[in-house]
This record gives sequence, C-alpha cells and structure tokens, in this order.
Amino acid sequence: MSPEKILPGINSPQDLKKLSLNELQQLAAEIRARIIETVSRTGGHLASNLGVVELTLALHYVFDSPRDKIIWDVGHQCYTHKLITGRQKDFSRLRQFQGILGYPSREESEHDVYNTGHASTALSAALGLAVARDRNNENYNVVAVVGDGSLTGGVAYEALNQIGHLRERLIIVLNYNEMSISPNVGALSRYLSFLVSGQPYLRIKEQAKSVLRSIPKIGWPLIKLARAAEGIILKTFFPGLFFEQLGIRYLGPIHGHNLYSLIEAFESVRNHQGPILVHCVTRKGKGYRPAQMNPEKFHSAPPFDITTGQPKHRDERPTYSQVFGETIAELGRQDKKIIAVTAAMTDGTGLNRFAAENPDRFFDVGIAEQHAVNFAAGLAISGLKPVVAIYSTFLQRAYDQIFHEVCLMDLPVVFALDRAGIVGEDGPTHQGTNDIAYLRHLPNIILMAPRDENELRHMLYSAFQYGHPVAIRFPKGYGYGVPLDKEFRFIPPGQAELLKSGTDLLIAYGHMVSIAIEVASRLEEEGISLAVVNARFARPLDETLLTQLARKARAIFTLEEGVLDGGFGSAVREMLDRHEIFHPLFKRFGIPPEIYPAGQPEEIRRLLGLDAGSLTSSIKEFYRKYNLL
Ligand SMILES: Cc1ncc(C[n+]2csc(CCOP(=O)(O)OP(=O)(O)O)c2C)c(N)n1
Repeated sequence: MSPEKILPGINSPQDLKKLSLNELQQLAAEIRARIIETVSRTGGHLASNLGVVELTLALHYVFDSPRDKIIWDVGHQCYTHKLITGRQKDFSRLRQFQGILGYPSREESEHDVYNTGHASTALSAALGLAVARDRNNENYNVVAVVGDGSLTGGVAYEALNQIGHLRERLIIVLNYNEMSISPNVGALSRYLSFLVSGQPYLRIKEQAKSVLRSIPKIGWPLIKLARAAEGIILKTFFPGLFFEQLGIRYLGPIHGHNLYSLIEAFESVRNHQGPILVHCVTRKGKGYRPAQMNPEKFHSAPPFDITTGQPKHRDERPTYSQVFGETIAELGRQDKKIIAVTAAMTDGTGLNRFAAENPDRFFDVGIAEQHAVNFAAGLAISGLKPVVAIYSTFLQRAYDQIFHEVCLMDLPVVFALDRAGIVGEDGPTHQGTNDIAYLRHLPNIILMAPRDENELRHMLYSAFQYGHPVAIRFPKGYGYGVPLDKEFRFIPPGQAELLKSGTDLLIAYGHMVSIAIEVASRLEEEGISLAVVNARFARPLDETLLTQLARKARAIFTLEEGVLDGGFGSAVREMLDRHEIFHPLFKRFGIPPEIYPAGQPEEIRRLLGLDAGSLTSSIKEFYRKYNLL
C-alpha cells in the first residue's frame, strides 16, 4: 500500500516543520513527480527545479518565511517554493494565461519577496533588504539563493564587493551544479569546481608537508617560521578563500540532495553575524533521467512525453534561432573574421553549429551581457567582425555599452536580438518589446527586422557589410516555413519593400508584415484599400518611399510588436513631421508600456489587439469614426 500523500497537506512552510526527515524525503519525491507531470504539460524550467527540491525544503524547514526573506536569483527555480507556499491548486496553470508565473511574483504571494527573471540580482537585493532590516531595528534572516551560472554576472561581483565591505548579516546559498544553461564557463566556475573536487584539502596537506620537510630542525625560531609558513599555505588553499578574503564566511561544500546535511548547514548559519556563503552541490534534472542526462535541453523545456522525454509537438518549420544559427555558420565559413559572442545562451540563440565548427572564433562569456558588448567592441576595433547574439530582454543590461562602447565609436558590431517581441510563457520579465525604443535614438546604429526567416538570412549577410553597428531583431519560435534562398542578397540600408499598392497606407515592421498582408486583404473585401509596406528598417527609414506614399494617403497605420512609446511607429511619425507631412490621419498599433501577463503569444496578441481579426476591426472602426468609408 502506498503511504498517504504529504504534499496535499502542505499549505504553508509552517506545515513542513512538523515533518520527520523520512516524511520530508517522501515529500521531496512527491514534489518531483508533481513538477515533472506539470511541466510535461505546460513546459518550463524542469532541470533547474528538479535540482533544488531538497534545498528548498531545507530552507523552508529551517527559516521562517515570510518573516525571513528568501530571494531567488533568476527565479526560474522557484517551483518547489511555490508548491509549499500555498499555490498547489494553481500550479497546474503554471506559465499559462491568467495562471501563475514561472518566476517569483510579489503579486502572487507574500513569500515571494522579490520579482525576478533576469540573472544575478539576488545578492544586491538581499543586501538592500539586510541594510533596511538593520536600519528598522528588525530581526530576521535574509537569504539569497544564487546559482553558479548567475554568479558569472558582473552585478553579482558588485554586490559581493559591498557585502564584504558592509558585513551585514546575510546568508548566501550558492546552488552549484556546474551548469548555467550550458556547462558553466569562466575562471570562477573553475575555482568553484576546484573547491568541490576536494583538492583544496589534499593540496593543503601536501604543500604543508613539503614546506615543513624543507625546514631543518634547528630550534624554536625556525619552528615558528614553519608554523607561519603552514599558516600561509592554509590561507592560500583554504576552501572558499576567495569569499573569505572578501569578508564573507564560507561553509561547504554541502551535499545538496541530502536533507539532513542541508538542514544541519542552514541551522548552523541561521544565527551567524555577518555575511556567510553556504556552498551546496546539486545536480540539475535530479530524479528524472532524461533531464539529468540532458540538462541543457531540459533547462527550459517545451511540453514533453514523460516516458520518452521527447517534445510533444514537432514542427517541420525551422525556428528563427535555427535559421540564424545556420546562416551565421554559413557566413562564418566564408569570412574567417566573423566571431560569435553569446552571454550564456549558446543553445537558445542557435550558435551551437558555429561554436562546433569554429571553437576559436566562438565565445560564451557567461551571463555577462555588458561584458559581451564591450568585448565585441574590442574585437571590432581590431578589424574582426563580431556578432553578439543576445535575447532582446537581456540586452537591456548592456544599454550603456551599446551607446558608449559601440555606437559612439561607430564600430561594426552586429547584434542579433533573438526573442524580440512577445515571448509568451515566461511572462513580463522576458517580453522582448523594448529594444526598438532603447536602440532607436543611439548614434550610428542601423535597426532592422526581417518579415520572415528567409529575409533574416539576407539581413544578416548585409549587416556585416554596412560598417556600422547593426541590430537585427527577430521573434521567438517558428518561422513561416518559406523557402530559403541559397544565394545571399544585399539589402541597402534603409530600403523598404512595397508589397501591395493601395489608397491608404499600412507600414509594418518585422514579422508583423505577414499579419499586415492578411489585414489588408480582409479589408479589401470591405472596400478599404491599403498599400502595405515591409519597412525592413526602423532606422534609417526609407524616407523616399514612405513620404511618397504618405503624401497620397488619407490614413496611415503602423504595426509593430514592440512598445509604442519611442517605437517604430513613433519613428515614422517623427520622420513625417520632419517632412512636414501633417495631414494624413495617423494611428500606431503596437504594445502599451504596461506589464502584461504570461501566456501563449497568440493569447497575448489577442489581448493587445494585435492579431489579424482585432486589427481588421480596429481599422474598420477608425474608417467609420473619421468618415473614410
Ligand atoms: C541577464 C540574464 N541573462 C540570461 C538569462 C538566461 N538564463 C536564465 S537561467 C540561466 C542560467 C542560470 O544558471 P544558474 O544560476 O547556475 O542556475 P541553474 O539553472 O543552473 O540552477 C540563464 C543564462 C537571464 N535569465 N538573465
């Protein structure tokens, strides 16, 4: 007979505290099963979440949330936390429209202290909370849980720098699994695995022995010297020295799936005065073989078959990332100066092929978008041709580097902005809707967006020839399955494409072009005639074509999957103003700057009125309102 289920009775972390160690272990198994079952339907961050089940239970067993504050870095590993903090019922609607988010959300629960989604923020936030606690004469623990991948982000070091300086009471739980999304990179990662390997202890012994052996036994002064030497060696090789030297106590490494060890470790640091780091070693995908064997694929998985681990839906069409990846590999074969740079997203951006073919021309810099851009500037100034592939939302991190290091010097760096526009299930932190607005005003930059995956190829080919900074934005997910031209075609900067003639004007940017064509053809049946332009560029705009069409039009509509304020439509409006074309009626369709939820991209487009049906109705309504029919 199977034992009674424990999870249904866990409504808050308080309920954990009544459980025995055996019961906690059973609970961990139930939680794993629940996460696997749910994510197999909804998609989500499976491997990371399976890796922190015991760690999360131990934290909530020892600490007293919400009085004690637990902050999750990135937040993609918060599923166990959500399940035991009163959200079991809603968990089946994880990452769904009007369901619960896959990241911490203050709006959802008092146990979610800090909203996250982007990496490396937990340490700074935790320090802020710790300082505020002390200023307010309060007494609780602040715990930041950060992965070794997120520890590659520069802001984490800015935080460590101040944490070691202020020495506030603060607990850092380092979730070490040797993985970012891909295997973790960099010197610090190497250092952490050195700590885990047990080598520090061996080295201490060996080095101490050899130094002592080399000192002759000639009286106390030399023995003292020997002790001092041993001390130096102990300091040099003492585990966690890096953190210790910064003023942060180090405890570890701790077995991150052993509840007893975890609870003991957390108990022992609970009352520590000052900052302390607990180094826990976990395994991504723990408890589900396909995820354990392939944590990269299961970092963020689409819905999958539990038995086989294979994705449920297969599509013959390539994704934009795949087309980007194949194209950059092809261009890389032709031009050996092309260098690809990614910030911990080799797989996501489709750069695997390029990386495999050109290991010496590929750089994964870690979760370090600012550094990636700065590094690329250095490459470009020396005559190489860097392409920096980063998701639209994460490139926000590097705004000043794009301005100061690339655009001001007019360096030919190509930015490939994947996941631009609505990304769907990951929700507010991941929507790639700001890039047009945050790039459009920067000096020298060329902004482009392909109407389909075939045009992406030509744009990428052209971008390397412009000799200026270029950003190409393209959406998440599948292309249209259009045939891909073998020969590359050069697109001159600022050259738009008139796709259909008409009385009035609909100008679309990027993948919204296909929706524009559909809208125009639906409206044609209603007696509304719209010329349709594939703008291709948000900067420079095709001023010749657009002003020529605008002068004849009674109404102009712009369509983009980006934030309206400062976006593509604004660029067109400003350009018409410069040409003193004031008379046509003008309406922009895009995204208002409010936060909007997670869900399928189609659901969000409908919500925002950006699907073909809603746009057709809105334009018809506009014609009625202004008597254009
Ligand atoms: C600024 C930023 N860049 C990139 C990402 C994409 N991303 C999400 S999780 C992740 C890896 C995090 O690794 P780690 O912190 O070790 O957590 P793990 O998944 O291994 O538990 C990356 C690169 C992000 N969330 N934020």
